Amino acid sequence: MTSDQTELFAALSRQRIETPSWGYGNSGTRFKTFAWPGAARTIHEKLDDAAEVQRLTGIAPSVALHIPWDEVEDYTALRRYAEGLGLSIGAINPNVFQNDRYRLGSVTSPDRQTREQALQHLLHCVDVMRQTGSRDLSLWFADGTNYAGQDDLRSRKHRMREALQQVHGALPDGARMLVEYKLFEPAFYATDLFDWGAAYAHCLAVGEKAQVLVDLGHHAPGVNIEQIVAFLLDEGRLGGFHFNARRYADDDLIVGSSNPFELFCIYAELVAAERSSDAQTRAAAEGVAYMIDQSHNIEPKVEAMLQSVLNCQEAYAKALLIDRDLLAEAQAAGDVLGAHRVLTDAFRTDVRPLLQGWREERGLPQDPIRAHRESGHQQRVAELRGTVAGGGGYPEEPVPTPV
Ligand code: AOS
Ligand code: ZN
Ligand code: ZN
Ligand code: ZN
Repeated sequence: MTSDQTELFAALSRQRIETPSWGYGNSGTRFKTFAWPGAARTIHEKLDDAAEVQRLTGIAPSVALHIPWDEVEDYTALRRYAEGLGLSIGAINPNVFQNDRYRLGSVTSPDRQTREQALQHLLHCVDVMRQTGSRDLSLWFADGTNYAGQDDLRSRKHRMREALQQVHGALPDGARMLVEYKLFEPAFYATDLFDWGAAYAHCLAVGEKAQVLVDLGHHAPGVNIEQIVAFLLDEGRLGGFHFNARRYADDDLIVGSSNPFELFCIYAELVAAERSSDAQTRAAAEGVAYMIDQSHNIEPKVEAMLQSVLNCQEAYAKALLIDRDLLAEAQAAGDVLGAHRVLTDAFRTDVRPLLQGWREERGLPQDPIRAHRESGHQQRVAELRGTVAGGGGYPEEPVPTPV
C-alpha cells in the first residue's frame, strides 16, 4: 500500500456518522404513517437496529436519542445496553414541540409557565446527558408565529436568549449545546431561530459551549450550504450536522440521494479544515458531530440508514481525493475552470473500488447492503416484532406531567 493510500484508509477509518433513534421506527407525514414489518417499537429495538448498521459499516457507532420518545426509567442501564451492542449514546434531542401547551411556542411562548415547563424539560435532558455519557444537547425549537402581529418578535428573541443562557449554564464540563435553525415549518410567518445567523448570534452571546447545527433540509432553495459551513468552521462555531436530502422543503429523505454534489462540496470544506495548517481550524473540524436526521416513511428503515451512511462515506472519500496542491495552484493563478475541474475530477472518481479495499482491510462486508439483505435481519425482526401500525406523523408524546 502506498503512503497516500495508508493516509486515505486512516481518514476513512476515522469518519463517524451518528444515526437517529427516530429513523428506525415508523414515521410518516400528516397524511399517513405506513407500518413497516419489523420497524423498531422501543428504544432497545432501535439500538438493536443501529447495531446492525454499525456491524455492516463500521463507522456508525453512536445513536441520537429523542426525549421523551426514548424516555426510560434507568438511563445508566440504557447506556450499558448500548455499550453491550458496541454503541454509545450520541446527541440528546429534547422534544419541546409535542405538547398542547406549546401552541404558542415553548421557550418563546408569551406564557411564563409554559416557558418554565419547556426549560425544565431541557434541564432534564442535560441530566440525561450526564447519565448516558452524551456530549451534545441538540436543540431544535418549533417556536414561531403564523401571522404578522401575533407576538412581539423582539420579545420572543429575548425569551429565546434567556432559555439558551440557562441551558448553557447547566451544561457539565466538556458538554456542548448545538443550536439548530430552520427557515420555516411548523411556524409559517416567523420562526424564532430562522437561519444560521440567528443561531450564531445566540451562540456567541451565551458562551463557548454553544455551537450551530446545520440541518441540510432547513434552508431556502438555492442557498449555498457549503459556504455557511466554511464560515462557521472558520469562526469555530460549527457544532454539527443533521444530514438528509431535500428538494422542496424539510423533506428528510436519504442524504445524498438527490444532492450528491452538494454533499461532496460540504465534505470538501471539512476536509480542507481537517488538513489546515492552522491548529484551531483543525480542532474545529475535529469537534463536528455528523448526524443523520431522517424519517423513513415508505422505505425499509435499516436499509435506508445503511444507504445514508454509505452515501456520506462516498462523499467523504471523494472529498479526500481532491488534489489540494493543484487546487491551490489553480486558485492562485486565477484559473477559474482549472480550479473547478480539480473539484469535479475528484467528484467524478468512482470510489467504490477504494471503499471495497478499505472494507476488506477492516474485515467488513464488501457490499454492506447486500450483506444486510442476505443476513435475514429484516425477516427476523419482522417475525419478532410484527407489523405495528403507528399514528400519523411523529410518535405521540406521553401525557405530560404538569409543572
Ligand atoms: C426538525 O425539523 C428538526 O430537523 C429537528 O432536528 C427534529 O428534532 C428532528 O427532525 C426529529 O424530530
Ligand atoms: Zn392540500
Ligand atoms: Zn434536524
Ligand atoms: Zn428538520
